[in-house]
Amino acid sequence: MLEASIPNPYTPAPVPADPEARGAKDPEETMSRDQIEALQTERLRWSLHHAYENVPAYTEHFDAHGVHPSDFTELEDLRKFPYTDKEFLRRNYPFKAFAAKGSELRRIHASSGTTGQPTVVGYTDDDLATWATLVARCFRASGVRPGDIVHNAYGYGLFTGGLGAHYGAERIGAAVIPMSGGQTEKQVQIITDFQPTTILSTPTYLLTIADGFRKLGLDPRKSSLQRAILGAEPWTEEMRREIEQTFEIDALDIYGLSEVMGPGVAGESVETKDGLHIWEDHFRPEIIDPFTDEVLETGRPGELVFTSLTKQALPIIRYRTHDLTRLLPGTSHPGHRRMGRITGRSDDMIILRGVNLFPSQIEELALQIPTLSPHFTLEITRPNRMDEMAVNIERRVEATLEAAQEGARLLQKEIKTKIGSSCAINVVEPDTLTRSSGKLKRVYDLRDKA
Ligand code: DLL
Repeated sequence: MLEASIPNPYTPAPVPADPEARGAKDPEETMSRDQIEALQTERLRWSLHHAYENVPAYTEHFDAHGVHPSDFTELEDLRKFPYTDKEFLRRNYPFKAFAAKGSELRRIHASSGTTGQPTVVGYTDDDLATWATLVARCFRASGVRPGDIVHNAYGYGLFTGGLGAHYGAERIGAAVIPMSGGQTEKQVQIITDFQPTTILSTPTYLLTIADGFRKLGLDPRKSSLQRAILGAEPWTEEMRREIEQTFEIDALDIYGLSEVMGPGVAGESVETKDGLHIWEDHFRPEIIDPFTDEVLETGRPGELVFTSLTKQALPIIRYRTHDLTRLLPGTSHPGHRRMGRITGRSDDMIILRGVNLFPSQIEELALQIPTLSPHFTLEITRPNRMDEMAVNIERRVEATLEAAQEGARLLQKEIKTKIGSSCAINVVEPDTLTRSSGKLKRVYDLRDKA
């Protein structure tokens, strides 16, 4: 099964029978940097051979670049191998990038694919075991323990969020409420009745759940929740503060993408709250300059690229995520490097009259103004052959319209001085902008339609 010319050095650890034992750290979590790099070298050698020998698309791709897995002897050699991207997976739609065939394949997920074909990803039994282990590792770092009740508001279905988080919560010995996204009133009722300690959701949907509490006359600070583990869309430190104050909880970040696994590629520790540790015993990250493709040193900002070290069904080699961040040394897990918050995606960047900006920059500024809510959208138009941006933002329920308009003038000034863009700000009434129970769409680019 899934043979390569060199033996696979990795098998997932069995699940401990005693649920209490599932709260203990994995041995790889406490490894030193040297130990992690030795493990990466050994596992990378296998992963490159596995991809090349079991996926014809990789054979062709490596051959076309004149490189062979035997050219890899040390970590630096990874740079010799070509990048892959969403296009590579789309060309091989649906299963041609899979190494696993027939009964080896146990699960298939797909990304929503707002543009073009969806990307399809697959898992073997071992892949699913590893995925659950790594999600459990993120949850443990974020403070979840056996016996906790975890309310899972990530969407179940083809999206990796729901099922990925679900099995991670079970793996750590928690009890999962498989709520999925949507039905906000019911979410509030279930949280009130079942008393979960932990909620899993996108950051913006958690704000909608907070509004759901208030609509029912309930105070979100009085809920049983102690922590929220939030991801699937970019969010800022200001949003963390907003959510922590709204619920009086800890808000922690979790990162991942379907092509690389799903949620759980990296997670944040509650003791340090200083970015996400990437589980480098399973993924080798690189940061590259998105324009020149050059590999950058630790600390420099650029595009995140991942190579899988242990994945069987869908090996992923130097996959360009388009996510922009930087790598930092490990803290709570010194052998594993951290990634900073995702500041945006290279394909989400708005270029407004030559100025580059990301929605997260607007979020950061808007949340510093007490009369404005975190609910906003950006609308880009081109009325007279000139790009224009409007920020539509809800006033806070407790703020008067006049006070919110005063706040809007301040926001406009802040955007001009801190980002360098002129824009219009439209203050709208609370609860009028569209909410999403999954990934939020903030940017409406109407330029083609103008
Ligand atoms: O969003 C997996 C996931 C589910 C992660 C639940 C965390 C929690 P995809 O649908 O393939 O997978 O989307 C992946 O979402 O490339 C980022 O652009 C974005 N993303 C995911 N987590 C974060 C995060 C899931 N913590 C894409 N911060 C990624 C910022 C994130 N962006």
